[in-house]
Amino acid sequence: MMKNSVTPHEAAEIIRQHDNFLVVTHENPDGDALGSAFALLNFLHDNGKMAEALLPEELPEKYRTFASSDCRTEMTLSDLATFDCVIMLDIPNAKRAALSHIDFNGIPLPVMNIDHHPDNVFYAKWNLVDPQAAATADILFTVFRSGKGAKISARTAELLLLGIVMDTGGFRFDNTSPKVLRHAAEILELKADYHKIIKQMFFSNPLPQQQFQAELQLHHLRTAFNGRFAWFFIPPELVRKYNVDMRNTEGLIEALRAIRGTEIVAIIQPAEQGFKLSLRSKSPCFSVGAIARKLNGGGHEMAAGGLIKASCLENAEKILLTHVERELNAI
Ligand SMILES: [Mn+2]
Repeated sequence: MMKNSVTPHEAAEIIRQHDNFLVVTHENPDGDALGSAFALLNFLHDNGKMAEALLPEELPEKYRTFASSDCRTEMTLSDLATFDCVIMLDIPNAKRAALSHIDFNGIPLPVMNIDHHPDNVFYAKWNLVDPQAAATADILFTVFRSGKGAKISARTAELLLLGIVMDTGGFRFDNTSPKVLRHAAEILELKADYHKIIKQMFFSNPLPQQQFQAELQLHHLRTAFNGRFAWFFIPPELVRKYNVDMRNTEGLIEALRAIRGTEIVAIIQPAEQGFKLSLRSKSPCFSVGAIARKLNGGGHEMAAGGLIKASCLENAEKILLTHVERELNAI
């Protein structure tokens, strides 16, 4: 047991003992971050609590139908005083919390950290961290179930399922376990609409986005190490040509993972201080988490992200190739 760990049962008890919650998730929120945050808001409201979420960024379009209205885009330190508990979701360290100008390490409110990242640093008063869990939403389901007499509505269930579906890639990734499948079945029995989620998440790409992906695959896909590594560089002019909102391209990297023989895949795009990097591994033998930790980032062993500090793409790719080669040769 790490420092200040709590069990799901204790987390449910902490929720019962507080009345007004602020829900926070990470920057560039993905399906698990948003599904978890909206599910928690809904659960708290259904069970007689007050709660608001802090979501400073505009949501990716495909998530808007799931959004809750109790969200703020801004918060000052004095606004924080109106709450009596902060719950941080899917955030491995407080620096990654959305709205980073607030130092969540120093605020005078009790913080609960609920997460499944293996590099979570247990930054809160109460830490419920389970790296075996497929999604933060999956941990939340365990918490909700262990609350005595707590109500889990169909809408809460659906939002939990959204988080689970997105972090398991629709139950395709290696984190798909008997446990998460059982939980998903229980969530369906609570009347979550699985087919609505699948349709909205996987079968609703705008046509220009699909054409953008096609052109990207045709002209900007590169491979190395006998095809064991494949990556895209995303040219800003291509993004402009198809008027693509990069927030909506969460699944883009799957096109690389789908290629036979790839072990590690990546997406590189220009960022403020260099090149933003997304990484996926297709086998537990290769840790992209280890690569990301060396490149100003982190995450899971098989899904991670970082930032390559380089002045030009050529240098960024060189740095990346060195790290990928080392990881591919590690076994
Ligand atoms: Mn997650």
